[in-house]
Amino acid sequence: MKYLPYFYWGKLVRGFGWGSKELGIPTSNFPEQVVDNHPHDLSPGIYYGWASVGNGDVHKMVLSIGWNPYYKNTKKSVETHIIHTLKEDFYGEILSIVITGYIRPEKNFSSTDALISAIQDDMEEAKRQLDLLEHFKLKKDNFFHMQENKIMNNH
Ligand code: ADP
Ligand code: RBF
Ligand code: MG
Repeated sequence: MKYLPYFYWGKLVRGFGWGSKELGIPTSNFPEQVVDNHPHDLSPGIYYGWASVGNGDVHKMVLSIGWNPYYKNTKKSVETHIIHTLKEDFYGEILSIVITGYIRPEKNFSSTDALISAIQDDMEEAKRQLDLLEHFKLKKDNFFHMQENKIMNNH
């Protein structure tokens, strides 16, 4: 797909409080200004790639870009679910992501269970794809080691 891989980073903020965590799928949200400025060139939809919190390890992730039709959201959001168990919340930290592939458009669902089940399928697909060399190699990208520059540019 055009524009991929896509490199993206920003300080995390609180989301809409829909209790994604209770559903077992916490998603970290980028602030509105970051979402408004980027990524216009990527169509709304569900993507996968790599993510790192602060200077931390790089993990597989799934990403939702758009208006969450199931919640009839009026604001665009960019939400990342890291496919790894993290011990603590990391609001306020910098999240760096590399989006390497596209899965599907955003959809509406008849129930929350159907939404969760679709997200679980997305995670399985992401895990498979990210093991392929074409996507795996981005895990080692220097982008994930440029934390100091990012903090300086963020002020
Ligand atoms: P919100 O409505 O504020 O987005 P969520 O229920 O989606 O609330 O929880 C998001 C928060 O959960 C993140 O900002 C982060 O601090 C924490 N979190 C813990 N584990 C993960 C994970 N694996 N992926 C994403 N966020 C996680
Ligand atoms: N929201 C939707 O309304 N439609 C979707 O198709 C959809 N797909 C998602 C796929 C992934 C991988 C993730 C992480 C989120 C998705 N969401 C979708 C967003 C979801 O509604 C949001 O994270 C809620 O907060 C989950 O309770
Ligand atoms: Mg969230």
